[in-house]
Amino acid sequence: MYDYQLEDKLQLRKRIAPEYVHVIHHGISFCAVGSDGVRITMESALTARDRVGVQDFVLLENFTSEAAFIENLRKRFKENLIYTYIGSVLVSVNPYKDLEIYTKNHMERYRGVNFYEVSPHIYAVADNSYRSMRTERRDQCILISGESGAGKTEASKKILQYYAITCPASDQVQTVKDRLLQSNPVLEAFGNAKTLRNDNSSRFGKYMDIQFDFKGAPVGGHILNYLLEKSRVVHQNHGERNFHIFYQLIEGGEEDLLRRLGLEKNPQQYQYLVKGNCPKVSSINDRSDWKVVRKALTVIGFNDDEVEELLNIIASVLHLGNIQFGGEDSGIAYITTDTQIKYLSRLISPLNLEQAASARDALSKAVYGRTFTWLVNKINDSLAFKDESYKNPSVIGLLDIYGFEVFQHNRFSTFCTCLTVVLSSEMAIKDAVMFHAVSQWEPVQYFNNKIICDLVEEKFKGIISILDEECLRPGDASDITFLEKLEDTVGGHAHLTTHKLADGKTRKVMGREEFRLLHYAGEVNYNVNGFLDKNNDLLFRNLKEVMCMSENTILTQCFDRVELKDNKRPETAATQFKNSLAKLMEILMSKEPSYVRCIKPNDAKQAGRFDEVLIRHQVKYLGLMENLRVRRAGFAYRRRYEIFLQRYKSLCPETWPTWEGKQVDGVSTLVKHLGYKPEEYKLGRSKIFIRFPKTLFATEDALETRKHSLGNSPTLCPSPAVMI
Ligand code: AD9
Ligand code: MG
Repeated sequence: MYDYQLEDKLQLRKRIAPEYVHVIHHGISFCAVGSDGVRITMESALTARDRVGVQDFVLLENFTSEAAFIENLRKRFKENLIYTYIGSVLVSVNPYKDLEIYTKNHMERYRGVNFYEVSPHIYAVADNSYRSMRTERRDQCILISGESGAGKTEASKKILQYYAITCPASDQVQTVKDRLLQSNPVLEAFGNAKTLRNDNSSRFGKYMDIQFDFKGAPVGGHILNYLLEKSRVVHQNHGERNFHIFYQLIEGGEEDLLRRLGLEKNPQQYQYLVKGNCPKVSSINDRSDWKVVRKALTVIGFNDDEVEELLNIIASVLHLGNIQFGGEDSGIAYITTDTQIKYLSRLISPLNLEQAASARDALSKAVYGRTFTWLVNKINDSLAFKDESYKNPSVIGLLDIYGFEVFQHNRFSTFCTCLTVVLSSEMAIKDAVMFHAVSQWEPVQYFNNKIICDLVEEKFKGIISILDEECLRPGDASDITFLEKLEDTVGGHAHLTTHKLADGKTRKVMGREEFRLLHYAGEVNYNVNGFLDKNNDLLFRNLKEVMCMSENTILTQCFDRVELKDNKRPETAATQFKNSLAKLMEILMSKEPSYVRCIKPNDAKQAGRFDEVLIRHQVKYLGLMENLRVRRAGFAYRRRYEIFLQRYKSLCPETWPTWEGKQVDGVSTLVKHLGYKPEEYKLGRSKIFIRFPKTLFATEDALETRKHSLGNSPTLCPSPAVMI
């Protein structure tokens, strides 16, 4: 009595939530079965749908309504369904609690299965990229974005775990898998910190390539790191901490070790650890984390001596931070701390109090920053793909970019973070534009990011150029003269405002030292204080010389004498960063992208709280409504000709069992036979683009019915892995 024919199955597919209702074969018809295995009626299937929302926003009846979009997110979040698709873009809402959805069983469920047959999941994205890489021989990348605390790093770890567990392995591959997994706790210890937004906030950008051999086994990896927030080493805002490693070492380090490093077991003793007044965090166990990190270092291939040298550097940064200065009457600073260095310092050129403290801090930042880069290189050595005979492994890249963090007063580091967002959304927009190239239906309005990209990066008159120019100009150059130059050069720009240029309405909220950029995400005010210093990022030459003389082998690799001989001015921080991002964009553009958009449900890091205002803001700046409109308007589903033909050729007598002519002609014959209407599809250069999901669903169903009647297993054909 609950059996449905093909027509009904299509209806069901479109309208129900597969988390609760499965559609299964029953003779030549179908029936709906609840998650408990019991058959249910169409009515109860629809009731379930009403409760848990739709699994793909493309299926929303009122898809232009932001309210309907958020309501769907809310329904699902309430049912612990944190994942929803927009086509094949995965939207993920941070649950702030452990859900039982990352087990081995779950991984198995997603292996080699079509996107729309199982509920949305990060594993589906991982599996889809993997299969596309294998079947199409095309490198992939997965771009994860969202604000600080939204779940980007967790998502990238889940993807890595999925590959580590599900991909084929030999002994040698197992070592690579272990190292890939263990690189995370090490990098997080040295590059993550507790902030107000996230107890485990990544303070560096990370792009990781995972390399696979022809059998699909992970055989190597490579990490690129971006712009570590070095200023955190010497200063933390209230309620925030320094990088985890400092606390882990102090809390977890064995007594012997601490004695050798001259450290006390109390973080309060160290100036660099007390600024945020937050040594302990309830969600963090520094002692057990220390054990994990220590073990991970060994797995990656550090021997005991190397670990000790590394920790020596960490300890020396803390000691350096405790060096205090007093001002002599002459205005020259001297060291007041009772250490040997007090006497040594008399030999060093005189500095005033402020200069001395800032030289000390510059040294600490340089030492920590360079050690971090050294660490990444060391991990890369350990992950390097070593099989000389096999030259071109396939690659899946994972981009875990900085979370967007906007404060009331933003400094240089936020400016750089925003730069990342500006450039990476440029990539997403390009993708969207590509859709327009094949879609002549509804034009979709989107924010033109190029205007802001140019404003920031254009040669000679972009903000970075102006900043660099001020950094190079001898004489009276200061943060304020930089601001004045901005006003003179780009003052008329529609996306830039300063105090002087602001109209009466906005002037009230603009400080005299600020400029405001109109980003995609909204207006952001930047305080220019410290821009020149941070951009210059200079270290006294004699301090560099001292570092070059160090006997610590890590430091000798970090501070090379060649640098001392080179009189060329080093590139400024912003320019270096801009160039490395441009390279990253090049890498990403050469790969097939998939997107994961992470959303943070509330600012309190609490489970079960859905703060609508906060979420609406993220839906806006992640461009999710535009995304949805593009998918609906354009050809949401695309497939390479050979893959499409291979999968569906049995549905047409002319293409079955083989098609001898050109692939495009085969596809054309096939879809005509299937009754596709001209407005439902387009034939591109190498791919067919299908406009509506229902067309693809119908074709899939026809295939299933045919296989069923032939008694064939559906897994014999390569899956169509819905891609957008
Ligand atoms: V930041 O830009 O690096 O500051 P992320 O990386 O976006 O940020 P992260 O992945 O670190 O955020 O997630 C923050 C916290 O949310 C984690 O430490 C977890 O406690 C929590 N979280 C995130 N995703 C999940 C999840 N899928 N399941 C359970 C999660 N908890
Ligand atoms: Mg992170």
